[in-house]
Amino acid sequence: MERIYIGMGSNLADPAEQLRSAVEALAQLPQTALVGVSAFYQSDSLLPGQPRYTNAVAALDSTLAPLALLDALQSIENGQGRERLERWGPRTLDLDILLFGDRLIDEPRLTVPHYHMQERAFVLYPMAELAPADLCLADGRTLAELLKACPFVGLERLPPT
Ligand code: A4P
Ligand code: MG
Repeated sequence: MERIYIGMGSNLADPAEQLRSAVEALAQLPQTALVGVSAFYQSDSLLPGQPRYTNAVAALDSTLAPLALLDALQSIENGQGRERLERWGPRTLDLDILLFGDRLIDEPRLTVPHYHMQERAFVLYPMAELAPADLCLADGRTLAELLKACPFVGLERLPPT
């Protein structure tokens, strides 16, 4: 059993509803328990000219293998109408494996920890609602240290609905 953190993002077709559906789908995964879900946060897209994103983080306990989990996440994305027209394009649902236990994975289809998560406020702040502050990321820095280096700027925490 390993603790896994999933980053969720949407900027099309009612993003908050997309995230709620994604949470329901995560709760149905085989060999997996949904441990927690952060609040939802809105922020501008990293790429200009795209609608604002809604992001959240979910924590899972699972005995799935990493690539089996990735397959399952991609079928959830596809089930919610994700169309891969261009990399970094707007999307109904993006599910990223942020951390998978303490594993370092560097395979063609899967890099864990997820690249750039260390500096993305829309990943770190929701994750901090679920993860211990002394959680160590791959580069040896703790979540608390990463948060200190990543100002809460441009992020809007949505009230629970
Ligand atoms: N892949 C490799 N590692 C992983 C992993 N740890 N988790 C591969 C999931 N997938 C992983 O992903 C492309 C390929 O990455 C997959 O086929 C998988 O094998 P994708 O989801 O099809 O493409 P993408 O989402 O366009 O690319 P990527 O790199 O995930 O984009 P990002 O970095 O997620 O950027 N602004 C705000 N405010 N909030 C956002 O969520 N997101 C993006 C997209 C841009 N700006 C944003 C946000
Ligand atoms: Mg992605």
